Amino acid sequence: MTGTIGKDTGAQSHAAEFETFAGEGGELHQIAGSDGTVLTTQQGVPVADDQNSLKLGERGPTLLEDFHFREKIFHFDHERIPERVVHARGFGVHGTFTLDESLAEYTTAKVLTEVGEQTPMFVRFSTVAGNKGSFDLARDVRGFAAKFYTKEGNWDIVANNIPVFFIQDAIKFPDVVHAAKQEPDRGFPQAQTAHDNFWDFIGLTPESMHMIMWIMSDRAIPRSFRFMEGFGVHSFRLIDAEGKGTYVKFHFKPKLGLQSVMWNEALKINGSDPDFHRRDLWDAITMGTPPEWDLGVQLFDDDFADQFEFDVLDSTKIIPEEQIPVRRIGSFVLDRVVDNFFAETEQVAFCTQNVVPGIGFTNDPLLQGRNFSYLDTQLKRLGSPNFTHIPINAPKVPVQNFQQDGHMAMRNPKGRVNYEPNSWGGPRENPEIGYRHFAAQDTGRKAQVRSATFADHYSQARQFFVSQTPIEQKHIGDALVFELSKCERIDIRQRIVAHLRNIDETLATVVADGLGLPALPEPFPAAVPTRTDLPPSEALSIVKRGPQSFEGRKLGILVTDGASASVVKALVKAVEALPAVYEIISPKIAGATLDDGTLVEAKQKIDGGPSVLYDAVALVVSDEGAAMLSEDKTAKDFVSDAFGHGKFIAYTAEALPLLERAGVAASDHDAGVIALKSTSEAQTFLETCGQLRVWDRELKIDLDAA
Ligand code: HDE
Repeated sequence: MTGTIGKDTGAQSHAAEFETFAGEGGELHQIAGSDGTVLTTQQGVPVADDQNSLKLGERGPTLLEDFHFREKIFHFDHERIPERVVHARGFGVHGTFTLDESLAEYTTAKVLTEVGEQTPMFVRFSTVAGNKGSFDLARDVRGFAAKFYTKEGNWDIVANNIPVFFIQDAIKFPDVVHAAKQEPDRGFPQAQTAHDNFWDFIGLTPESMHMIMWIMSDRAIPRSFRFMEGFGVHSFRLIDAEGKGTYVKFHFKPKLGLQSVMWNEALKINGSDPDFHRRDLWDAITMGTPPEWDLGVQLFDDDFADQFEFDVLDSTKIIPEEQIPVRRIGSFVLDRVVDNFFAETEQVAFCTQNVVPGIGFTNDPLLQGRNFSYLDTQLKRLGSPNFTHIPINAPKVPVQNFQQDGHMAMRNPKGRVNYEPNSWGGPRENPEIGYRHFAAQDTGRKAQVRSATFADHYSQARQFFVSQTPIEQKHIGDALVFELSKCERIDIRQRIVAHLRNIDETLATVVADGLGLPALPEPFPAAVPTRTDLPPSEALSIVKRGPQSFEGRKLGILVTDGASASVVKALVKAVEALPAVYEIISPKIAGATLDDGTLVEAKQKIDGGPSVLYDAVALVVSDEGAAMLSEDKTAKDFVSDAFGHGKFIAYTAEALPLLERAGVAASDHDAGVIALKSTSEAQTFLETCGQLRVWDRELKIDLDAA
C-alpha cells in the first residue's frame, strides 16, 4: 500500500510516497499513521522526535541508547554504492518499443517478429570518462544503453552514440579506460581526454585511430540525448527456427535528426548548466514532447562478410550504410521519467549477455570480453548476485529456477525442492522454446593472436574524415589541436600527427601547424597502406543529413520592459506550432512589462540564461531596454556568443544598438541575422532556424580573426 505526505503541486507529484511491505504471508496492521503521515524507523516503530537526539541532561552527552538516531546515521553512512567504473554519469528514462516490420525470416525473437507488439524499455544515457558528479558536455562518447523487457526475458543493447570503439580486444579495455580517466597520481583532469596519458596510449595504439576521428568530431559534443544516434557496435547474430544465423548490427535513429553544439559552446554550457543534457530530456518528457527513435538493422550474411573489405568481427570498423542500408523495423518512444534516480538510473544493470531466443553473439573479441565484464561489474556495484531482484532489473516475465540465497535475496523458490531434475515437480528446461546458442563451426590453434584481417587501422578513419563537410573537418582539426595542446610532452603530440599523416595529409598539416610543430613527423609505420579509394559516406556527416526543422529545439527570447507584445506573441505562436520550446530571458527574473501592459514572466534572468543554452535567439527589446543592455556585459555576451556560435538571431529594430555594442555591426549581418519588421516574419524566422546553424559565418569569423 502507499501513503502520501505533502501537497501535490501539479502534474509532477512532489509528495513523498512509501510502499509498505508486509512480510511473507504476514498481515498488514492498520494502525494510526499507516496512511504515510507518521515517520517510522526501519522497523516500523513510530518516531516521536526527529529533531533532537537522546541526551543526558539538556547539554549532556548523546546516549548510545537512542536507536532511532543510530539507525538514521548508520543508514546515511551507507547510502553510496560504488559508481560505475566507466559511464558513471548517467540519466535513465522509461519508454516503449513498437515493432512495425517483422524479421521472422531471420529470427525467432518475438520482440522482432510480432508486429504491433509493444515492449517496455528502460534507457540510460551516459558519458564515459567523467565521475558521477561531472558535467554533461564533456567531449566524450555517450552511452545509450537500452533494456527491452520482452515476453521472452530481458534483452539489452548496451549501445554508444559512436559505431566503433578504441580497441579490438577486450584485454585492452582496462588500459584505455585508465589512460582516459584522471591520472592516478594527481586525480585529475576530470571528464576529459585532453591530457598526456590518454594521447600517449592512443599514439601507441594505432587501432584507435578510427575512433579518434569520431571523438574529435562533433558527435562527441551532442546538443542533446534526443538528437543522437545509437549503435550496438558489434556484429550480433539473428537465429531462425532452423538455427540458421544472419549477422546484424543494431542502430537507433533519432526522429528529430542529429545535432551537436560547438566546442566553445560546450565549454560555456558546462559552466552555465552542468546538467544541460539531463535537464533537456527531463523537460522534453515532462512537457509532453517525448523523443522517439527508429530501431534499424543492417543484415548481412557470410557471403557479404567474406567479401567485405574489413573484418565484420572488428569493432573498430563500420559497415557503411551505402553498402548495407539500415532497415528501419520499428520505433521507440522515451516518455516517462523515473520515480527515483537511485532506484532506477543508478541501480539499473545492463549486460551484453542479456539476449533472448533468436538473438546471439559473434566472435568479436570485444563482445566476448564484454559478456564477462558486465555481469561481473554488477556484482561489485550492487553487492549481490541478486541484483536481478531489484525491480528495474527484474524481467517482466516469471523467473523460475532454483538459484537461491545470497545477499538481499528477495525471492527464493517456495517449497521443498531446490534442485533439478527432481521428482517433486517444478520448472524444467524446454528445448522447444528455450534459448539455443548459434551452432558456430570454429576450429583453430590456441594462441594469443590478432587476426591479420584486423590490421588496417587508417582506411576507415580516412573515409570518416573525407565524408565530413568542410566545417566538420575544421572542427576535427580544431579539436585535435585543443586536446594535444594540453599534452606536456612534445613526442606525444608528434606521434599523433604521425598517425594523422596516414589518414589525411591536409589534416596532419593543419594540426602540426596549430601545434606549432617545427616540421611534420614521419608517418607512423602502418601495417597495411591506407586505402584512398573508399567512397565518402553521407551517413557519417551530421550536417549533410541535417533535419531542416527547428522541431524540438529551443528559442531564447530576450525581452525588456516596453518590448513589443505582438512580436513576442507571434514568436511564441510560431514556436508552439512546430512544436518547439522557448524561454523568456529578461533583466529581472520577475519578467518584463510589454508595450501592451502585459507582464511576461521570465524563465531566466539574463546572467542565468546565456545564449549557449538556446538553439536560436530573438532580441525583442525597447529603446530603453536596448540602451540598458548595451551596458551589461552578460547581455552583450548573450548576443556576441549567439553570433559567434553561428546561431540564427531575430531582432526588432530597437535592438540594433545592442547588436552593434555586442560587436555585430550592421555590416556583419548575414542571412542568419534577421530583422523582425512585422509579426508575420516570426513564422519565416522559425522556418529559417530549421537550418540550425549559419555555418558559413564560422568560416568567415575565423578568416577575419586570421
Ligand atoms: Fe562498456 N562497460 N565495456 N562498452 N558500456 C560498462 O558495465 C566494457 C564498450 C557501454 O548505463 C561497465 O554496468 C568492456 C563498448 C555502456 O549502465 C563495464 C568493454 C560499448 C555502458 C563495461 C566495453 C560500451 C557501459 C561499467 C570492452 C558500446 C553503460 C558499468 C570490451 C557498444 C551502461 C557497467 C549503463 C558500461 C565494460 C566496451 C557501452 C565495466 C570490458 C564497445 C553504454 O562492465
